[in-house]
Amino acid sequence: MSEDSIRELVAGSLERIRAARTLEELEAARVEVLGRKGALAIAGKEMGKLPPDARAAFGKLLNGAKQTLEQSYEARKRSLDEGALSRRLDGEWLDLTLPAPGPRRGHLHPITRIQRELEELFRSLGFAVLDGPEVETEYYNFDALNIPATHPARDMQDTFWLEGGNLLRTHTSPVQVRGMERLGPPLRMIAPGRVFRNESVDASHEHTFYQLEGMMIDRDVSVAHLLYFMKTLLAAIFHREVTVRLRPGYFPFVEPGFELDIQCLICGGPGCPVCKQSGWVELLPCGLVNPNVLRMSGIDPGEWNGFAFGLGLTRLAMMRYGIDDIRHLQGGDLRFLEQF
Ligand code: FA5
Repeated sequence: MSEDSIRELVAGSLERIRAARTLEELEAARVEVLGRKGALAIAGKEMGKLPPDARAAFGKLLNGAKQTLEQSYEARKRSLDEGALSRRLDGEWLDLTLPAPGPRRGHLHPITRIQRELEELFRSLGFAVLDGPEVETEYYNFDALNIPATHPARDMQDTFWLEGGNLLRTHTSPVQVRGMERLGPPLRMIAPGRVFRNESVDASHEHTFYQLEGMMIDRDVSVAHLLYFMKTLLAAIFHREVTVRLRPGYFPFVEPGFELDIQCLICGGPGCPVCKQSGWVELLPCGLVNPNVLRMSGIDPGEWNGFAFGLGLTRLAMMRYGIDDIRHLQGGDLRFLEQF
């Protein structure tokens, strides 16, 4: 192999190295030129065929060629590495002076919002806000409310019974009893909370829903007091005139008992699935406390009397926000909840 062919090889290889546009292309050029089976290695093998006195000069030439090509390779590699790094820095650049987006803010569930508004209203009227257990005894859920085991009124509320005779409370009324026992008369209390019934779910019935119980015990309490508080409550919730009607209603723990219905605010009266086509929605059963209930909680009905009501908070939320299916409220779909 002549000196000229070595120079040609170097010139061609330098061109090849400089032409590499990516690290992968450069690596391929390195293997072809400087690799174990590359052009320089092949030229090295030629050395053995030369006469001994020519070998030293040829070896020097080859070493020089190798050095030149290695330097050229290193230089090209540095330049490609720098290019890759600056492209990465450009792509991954972060402006650390930008304000952080911060956590996403949630908001209160519509039922919680109504509950809190009512708590505030009743507190301002001198009522205590009480809480009670969701797992109740038969005594507090039924017996102490004048509904003994054999009473047909037990069938009015389909009950989830638990092992051992306890139950999931079917209404917030057991908290009345706990309130009377704990605080005694005179008493003004409300008890918002979750209740459970073993019933089939439809547009206006849930198995798990919210009620707000209210009770006032004092001397000479009449239906006029009851009506005053119920009207104050509805005005605070709806901020507009709502048509109501009172029907006689039967609950063993009140006498007389009433059902306060409001005209359906979803359809405005002509009928829809929420009001079962009747134009009215049952919202607020209430009445004067049955003397038996007072007596069972240690209060003398000769001296004290009172009223009680059990507002359906979930239905109230539907009426206030125009929700036509109760299942939306606890369905957990954020697209629904984000509207409030
Ligand atoms: C009661 O639960 C009585 N404890 C209320 C009461 C308290 C009467 C104090 C007198 C004195 P009722 O079963 O009607 O009553 O339920 C009360 C309210 O809860 C209803 O008016 C209705 O608004 C709501 N409600 C009843 N069942 C359901 C249900 N399945 N889904 C959603 N709301 C319901």
